[in-house]
Amino acid sequence: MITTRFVEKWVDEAANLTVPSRVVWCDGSDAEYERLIAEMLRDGTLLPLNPRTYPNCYLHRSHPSDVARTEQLTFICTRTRDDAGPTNNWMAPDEAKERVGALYRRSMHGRTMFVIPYLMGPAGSPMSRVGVMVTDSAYVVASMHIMARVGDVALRHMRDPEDFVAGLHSLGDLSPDRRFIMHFPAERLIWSVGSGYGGNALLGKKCHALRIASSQARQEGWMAEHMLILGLEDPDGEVTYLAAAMPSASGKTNLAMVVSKLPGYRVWTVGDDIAWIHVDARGQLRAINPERGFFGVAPNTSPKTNPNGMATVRANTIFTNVALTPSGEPWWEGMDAEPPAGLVDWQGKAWQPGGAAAAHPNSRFTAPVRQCPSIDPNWEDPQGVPISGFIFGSRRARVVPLVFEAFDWPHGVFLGSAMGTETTAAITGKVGVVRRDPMAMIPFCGYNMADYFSHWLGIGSRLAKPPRIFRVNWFRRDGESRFLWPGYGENVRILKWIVERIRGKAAARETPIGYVPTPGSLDTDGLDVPAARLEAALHCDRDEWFEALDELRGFYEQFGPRLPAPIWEAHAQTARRFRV
Ligand code: GTP
Ligand code: SPV
Ligand code: MN
Repeated sequence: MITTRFVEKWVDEAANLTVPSRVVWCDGSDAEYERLIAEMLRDGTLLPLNPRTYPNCYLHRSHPSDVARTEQLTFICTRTRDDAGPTNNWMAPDEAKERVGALYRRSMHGRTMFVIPYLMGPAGSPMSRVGVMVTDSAYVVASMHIMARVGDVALRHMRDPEDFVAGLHSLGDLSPDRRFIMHFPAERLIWSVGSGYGGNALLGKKCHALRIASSQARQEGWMAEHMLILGLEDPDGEVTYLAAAMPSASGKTNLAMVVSKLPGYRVWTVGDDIAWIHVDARGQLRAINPERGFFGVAPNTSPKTNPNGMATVRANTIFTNVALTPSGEPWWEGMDAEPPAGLVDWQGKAWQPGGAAAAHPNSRFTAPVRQCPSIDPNWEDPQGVPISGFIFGSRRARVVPLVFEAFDWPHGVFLGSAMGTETTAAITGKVGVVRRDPMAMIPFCGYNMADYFSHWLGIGSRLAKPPRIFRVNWFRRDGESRFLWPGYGENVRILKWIVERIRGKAAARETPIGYVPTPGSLDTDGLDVPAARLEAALHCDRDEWFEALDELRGFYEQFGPRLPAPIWEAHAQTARRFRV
């Protein structure tokens, strides 16, 4: 095992605080994974699934009060409150260390502390970054094996002995009253205690690859975004790469691996949740997926909606909080299979037909990216893939059209900053309330969001040809509350329009909010949507937009003079365009 003095010092400090009975350094090997699984099967942390139909797959049931990210318990600990900004919870670093430090004191007593050196990004990529996390959860270690590159590969990647993000994770007593997810961007440090679930506990994901990385990216001139990365191949075999930001549980995994309904078109998957994007020497944006696994939403994943997703999770997958059939298979709502008699719900209780959901709405699968049938041959290219377009998509029952294009880069940054969305089960709290979620980063930006907008604007000026920026909304509804657009495989029609706009081929109508497809420019061949419905999906309503712009003003005002002027200008211009 390779190590450095600084890594050892950090691990010693963590052990002195948490006092585990033993310390195990993880090497990321298959043998280690198998040992962890065997141990968790013995102590009941995992249940085996049917080895014939789901080989090497397991079910984990988390504590019922620990089933989603808890944003109210997530803090950015910058020196001043202003550096974290009005949209983040803030605690002074010293106060955080004192309050939360107390919860770690002897928290691993009688338990094993695992040390996980992990690499985010492909081996050999200058864009990849190293983390070293310690944890007392074997489930977290096994999940990190799937989600990141664990072992020497990480330590070998350090550019200097101190070049790593440190993460201290302990389950504590799993009480939400003693749960904290703390980020110290200046120290490149993460403290998470009291949760064993998802983004709260798999520290490489949201805590490192988004919150700490976004702050690092701003300083170093790159971008860490809550985005999927895909390549759309056209009938000539040409692949155009796009990155799309969408809030939690709002369609990234589905779009990243979508099976095209349009003959001749094909989508290749690079990543489904996070993109690290750099400006190359020629002024071109290039993106890598820092992860090597999917932590995907299970409900509504079906052979119809996401066949590639279904294929991906048929082996070597850990399911969390899904239901269990008597034949030992995972089950969830929207799987397109009748609930079998004898179904057991996510809490291990006999499920009653017509009762509460059998699978938790935020139940998930943890599966290796390499198992996805649509995996892009370049997904681990150390140089990343060239990005030609950005998409911002959110969940809006009203107001926001199916698709439209920004006038230019600053206007696109405005559109991203103006994004609002209905909340989902991925976050503890009320579902379906509209909240502001600029660039789908509201829970993940590790610094003041006004500075984040400035950073986006600044990146644009460094690009030879800035990617075109698009806004999409698969979730607009009609008067009967039905989705106007069928979504899923049909979304490729929208991707096709986007790529044709990038190549200067598709027609569009100029409106006050941007370029909207003309009725003829979307490929509707074989699409089962009446023209009036499509028109309703694309409609831009003046009154609704005035209302939205009003609300947006209130959101922007909280940033005071820190909000960059081009954002205000784009806001004012939109209102002006509606008036003429
Ligand atoms: P995170 O992993 O939380 O970041 O979520 P995500 O953005 O990857 O969302 P995901 O693709 O897992 O989708 C979440 C939910 O949205 C699932 O219930 C999907 O079935 C649903 N969904 C995805 N795409 C569409 C679509 O095109 N139309 C509709 N109506 N629902 C969709
Ligand atoms: C999200 O909430 O955006 C996720 C799931 O991708 S979690 O890893 O739990 O944050
Ligand atoms: Mn996500």
